[in-house]
Amino acid sequence: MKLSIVLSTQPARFQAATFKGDLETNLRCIAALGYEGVELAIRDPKLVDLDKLERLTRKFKLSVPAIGTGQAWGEEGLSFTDPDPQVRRAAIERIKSHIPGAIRFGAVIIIGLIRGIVKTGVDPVQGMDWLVEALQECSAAARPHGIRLALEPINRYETTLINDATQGLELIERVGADNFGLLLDTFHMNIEEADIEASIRQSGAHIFHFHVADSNRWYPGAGHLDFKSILNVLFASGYLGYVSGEFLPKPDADSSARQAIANLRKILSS
Ligand code: LER
Ligand code: MN
Repeated sequence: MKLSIVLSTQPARFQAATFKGDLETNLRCIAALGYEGVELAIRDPKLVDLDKLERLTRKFKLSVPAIGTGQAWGEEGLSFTDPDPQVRRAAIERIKSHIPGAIRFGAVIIIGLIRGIVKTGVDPVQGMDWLVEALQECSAAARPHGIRLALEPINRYETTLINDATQGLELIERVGADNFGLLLDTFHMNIEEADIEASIRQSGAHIFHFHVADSNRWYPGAGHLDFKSILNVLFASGYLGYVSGEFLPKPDADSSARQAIANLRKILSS
């Protein structure tokens, strides 16, 4: 199992980015804890020095399996499904602007909340059409570079669009691009899926990235999810990517990251 953990490159309101703050200090800590990768949450690639990021991740021998993009929604309101065409265009261009960073690190680009929420007054069918068109454009721009996009089903309390794996698989059919797949997150799955293991089996080769948090969004082992069963099914489905920790920094970032890695390694070796 290859483990990574989410680190935000900018200050952000999103609480489950486990590490925030000084980049070098955090990367040193993540590597020292035994993680092999770091998932970078980047609001806008223009705000980060990719050369510096690459230098530091190399220094600490950390891979970057995925780039999170949701802060463009959380901090700026960019969305694929906003009624304002300028906002939708800005969201599409923002996702395309992650492609050079994704090439540099060999990372998957995550489509989380930048898909938006269908606002009151917007026809849900229209919202879904905007989403499909945006994803087709972004997937087509990424494909020649060998870059993949992973849409994350997110629970109903955060978005109206694509809450579970079945809806995600239907969306994959509509988008029709082989570099477009899913990011499954155990926190959201615990809320939305009837059977977490069955949904992982059903998603199979379409799983491009995987987030772990326990039922309470604390580190794995702090709630009541059965990670031994979940991860065994994930690996049996052929998944070879990173298992990425995205949980609340409770009681603090270091302790939660330390507990996560210890618990997951113990669970899988027992
Ligand atoms: C992001 O990966 C996520 O899981 C969402 O809850 C963001 O709000
Ligand atoms: Mn997630």
